[in-house]
Amino acid sequence: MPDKIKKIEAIEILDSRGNPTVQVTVEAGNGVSAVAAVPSGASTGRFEAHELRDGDKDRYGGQGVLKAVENVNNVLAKEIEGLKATEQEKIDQAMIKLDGTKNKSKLGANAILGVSLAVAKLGAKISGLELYEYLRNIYDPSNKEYKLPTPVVNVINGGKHGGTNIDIQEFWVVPIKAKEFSEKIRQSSEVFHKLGELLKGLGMDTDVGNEGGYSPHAKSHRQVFDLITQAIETLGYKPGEDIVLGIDAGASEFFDADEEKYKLKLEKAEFDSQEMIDFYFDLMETYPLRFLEDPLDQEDWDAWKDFSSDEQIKNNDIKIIGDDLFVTNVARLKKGIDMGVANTILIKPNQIGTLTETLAAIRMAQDNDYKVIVSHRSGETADTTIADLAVAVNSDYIKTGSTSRGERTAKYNRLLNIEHKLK
Ligand code: 2PG
Ligand code: MG
Repeated sequence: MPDKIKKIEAIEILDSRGNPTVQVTVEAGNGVSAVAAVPSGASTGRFEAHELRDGDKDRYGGQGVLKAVENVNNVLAKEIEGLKATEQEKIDQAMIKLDGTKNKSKLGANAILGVSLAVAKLGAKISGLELYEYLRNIYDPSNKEYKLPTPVVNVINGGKHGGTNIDIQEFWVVPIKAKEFSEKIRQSSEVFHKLGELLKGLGMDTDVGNEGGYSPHAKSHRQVFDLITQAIETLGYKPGEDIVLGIDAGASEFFDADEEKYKLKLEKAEFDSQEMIDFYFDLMETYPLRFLEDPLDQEDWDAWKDFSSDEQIKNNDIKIIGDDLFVTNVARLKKGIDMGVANTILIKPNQIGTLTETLAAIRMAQDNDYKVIVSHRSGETADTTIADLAVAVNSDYIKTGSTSRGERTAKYNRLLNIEHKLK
């Protein structure tokens, strides 16, 4: 049968930080094949599926993924070869069962996701469909409308994503007014370049961080917001109307669990949960800050609830986004929905490890009126699957870094091509 999987093969390749990652090639009986590569996080949530690394200090400082590669070639391949490439759910379930652990720690979520995504790409090719069309058929075949996501564009990289003193991990511009995706990208790129000019004028560093945004040392978090707002205004756009701001605080990274304090080194501040929330409200008074990802620690559920249910958040359509909090996991998302925590979910396929489970998290979010942001990782490859995924599920937003660095622009460029095709 031409659509049966004949061969699955993984190798170790490099991600955008120069760390090893898994690439999987899946081949069908008729010789058609598809390739997928797995991304990798730096500010990894504690409840994510397990990324299997060798730990052999003599290779890549312990970061090698040869065990995950072997698990694909020797364990997963045996189970999956012979199945139809279009049986995505059956294949994903078989891998989940074969692994048998709660967090995919036996075979590695990186091994399993590589196969899952490569199988989907092969299924699309065999079916003669674009990947986004094929994924739409899996997700919601009755919906014939395609909508492109709005990009949340990370122009300043802080936290673990750059050599900087900025504690907040990401500062985004979100072009909310422009209609077309290509216009949104143009505006974001213009802001990115204008911001570079402003930084340069102040003698600040304009080298980029892991996700393609600038990563300078700053005087304060407010200085960063001031500069981004100034860049938007200088271009003639209205902050708050044309373009709004967002952050991924990545708060689990600066939360001291022993002392139960949020510690911002840049401000030399130590906050309890309520003070941390007040810090955000203060910023929202000055700046058009409308998107807040992981503003609080991944286990600070009650504070999340207080923040999410505040009238100011509700009345101003502020997006409170769970990333490390939800980890693309339906059990954690369900808890959030039941508690009234957050109103938006970040979706990262490698946090959970299969396409089927990723789609389940998106479905639960959409069924419960949570907004969806499909997201990259800080360690990426040129793989553009998340662009197709975002279009397939009519995701509200996509987060895939700045408008610089090839592995980031690859996703934007794929979306520009999809937009062109859909016209
Ligand atoms: C995040 C991501 C992606 P990382 O925190 O949202 O921007 O970072 O991949 O390092 O977890
Ligand atoms: Mg995050």
